[in-house]
Amino acid sequence: MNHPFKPTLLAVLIASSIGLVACQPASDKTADTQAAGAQPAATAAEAKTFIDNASKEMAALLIEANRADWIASNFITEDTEALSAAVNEKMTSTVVRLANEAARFNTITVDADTRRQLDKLKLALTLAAPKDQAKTAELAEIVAKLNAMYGKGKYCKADGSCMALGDMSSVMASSRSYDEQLEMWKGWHDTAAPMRPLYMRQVELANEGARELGYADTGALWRSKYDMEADAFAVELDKQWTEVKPLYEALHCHVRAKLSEKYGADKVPLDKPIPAHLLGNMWAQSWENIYDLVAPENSDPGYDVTKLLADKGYDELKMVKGAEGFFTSLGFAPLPETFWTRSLFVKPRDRDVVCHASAWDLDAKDDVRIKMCIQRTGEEFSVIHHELGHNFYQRAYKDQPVFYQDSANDGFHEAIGDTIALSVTPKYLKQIGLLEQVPDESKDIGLLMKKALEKVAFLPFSLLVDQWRWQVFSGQVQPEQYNQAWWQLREKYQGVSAPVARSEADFDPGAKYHVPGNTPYTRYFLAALLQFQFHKSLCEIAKDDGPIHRCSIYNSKEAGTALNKMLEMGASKPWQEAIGGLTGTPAMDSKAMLDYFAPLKAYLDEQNKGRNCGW
Ligand code: X8Z
Ligand code: ZN
Repeated sequence: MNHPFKPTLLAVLIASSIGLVACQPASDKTADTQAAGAQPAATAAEAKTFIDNASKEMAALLIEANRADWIASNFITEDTEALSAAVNEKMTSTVVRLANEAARFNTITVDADTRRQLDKLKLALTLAAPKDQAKTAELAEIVAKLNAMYGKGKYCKADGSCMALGDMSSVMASSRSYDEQLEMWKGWHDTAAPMRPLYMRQVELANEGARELGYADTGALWRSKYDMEADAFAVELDKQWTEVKPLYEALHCHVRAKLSEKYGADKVPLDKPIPAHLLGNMWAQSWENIYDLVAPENSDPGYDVTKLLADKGYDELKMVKGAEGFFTSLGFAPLPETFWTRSLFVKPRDRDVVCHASAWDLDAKDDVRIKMCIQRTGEEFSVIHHELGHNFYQRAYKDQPVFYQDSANDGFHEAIGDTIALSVTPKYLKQIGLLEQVPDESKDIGLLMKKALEKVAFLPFSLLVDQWRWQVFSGQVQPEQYNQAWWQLREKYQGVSAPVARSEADFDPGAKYHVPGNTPYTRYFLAALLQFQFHKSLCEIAKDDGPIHRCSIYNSKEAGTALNKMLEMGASKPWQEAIGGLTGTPAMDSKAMLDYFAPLKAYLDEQNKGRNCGW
């Protein structure tokens, strides 16, 4: 669950709700002054004591909540759902109380560190709950229920046989039948329809909570977490998107042309959005599974990690050990024994679990785990690196005060494992004995194409999920427009369209884990850009001076030390300072990603000559 403080992992993605945040609305200023007159003014020393006590209370509660959520996600039953709701209700009330108490220190002068911890406390929640206890309980129940509903989702055919998401995703990845992919797409998306009334109510309750705490709505609360003005953050996102959009459009144009060749221009018209079920992924969020359809002639690197893993007998455990080996090669200590005994790597046959990959930190000491129904594919090998990035981050900042036990911003948490995975190059695969021969540079366009299908294709999706939620939270999109607004954004940003008519009886956003799971998604857009910045700097530190897409920092203790320095800061300093320490630039910058893909962009532009791009 995404509890207030460990977003990270918590981020891990579950849902936390409840809110904390005691931002003082300007209109309350008078009340404050009056209160200050009525009782002795708060002192800086009291603020410090308050933070100390709040830290202790939160640390204990987080362990309790993590345990309940771990069990609820590993054994989905009515009982585990109720227990998770109960502890989250308790967490929420506590945080709301602490946030309100913290408001006492809003106008006094305290040292910078105490102020930052007070701010972190106020901003920690993902969903704020109203003070009204019944509403807090109702919200906690909805949160737990949505999480369980997603985990239990199945598509059942007329003959009574049912498929879970993992199996359906495998079909989406490998099938080249228009109709079969469509059946999977529709089967899964239809599972989300029953979430709609719950989601609607959750929006109302969370917004009420956010408003009580001084935010315009839950979206405003989410945008306030980036060490800058909320509005400035939204502008910054737009700016970054504008910079990378031409690269996405070039990829879209080329991929659409190839899909049109494959499925016919009646199915894939050359001037319209691409039907969303043909990109090899349930949400069309990353497209590497259709690499075979767009592989550049003569420059296919000629290997496929899924096949290499199978050839060398990698099972789920060996895949995780392999990923751990990268981190230890950088100088990080191996994962603890309990990681191996307590994690979930394989989908259990006999019960429902939340299969969506997540990384957990149960006790802010050493009890880190992942929970993931691993499939033996190259794609999942990357996801394992992604998850371990969370775990190594958690371990690096475990000695920080509880309010700093988090990444510099949530994009950093998502970027670390991906940064490492960028170093899973042919050279590295050869070093660990998976690949016999490193393809020469004539295969670079193929390598870059594969990466772009994964990383560039993802950019608009990673933006639009929260564009939709922000509009929903602000009321700009009303419940009777939920699905229509979703598809407008899918078309606008991604240039993909619903493959069959959808209506407001559907709830397609709910078919994406992070919506019922209440995990903000902008973090992944940030991570998509940050990982190229981190990779570039780490490659320089590792003195790998070949082309950036062939660089691997494997075995570089210097790179490991530099990375660890950023990780161990946790959230103790503004993220600008954290990235500045590693890269020398205190800002996000799309240039690293654009430079990485520059050779591919030239190739795409060449291919797209004479084509009608756009939708
Ligand atoms: O949810 C995840 C991770 C867990 S934080 C598996 N990711 C996003 C997704 O699957 O939609 C990683 C990339 C994007
Ligand atoms: Zn993640």
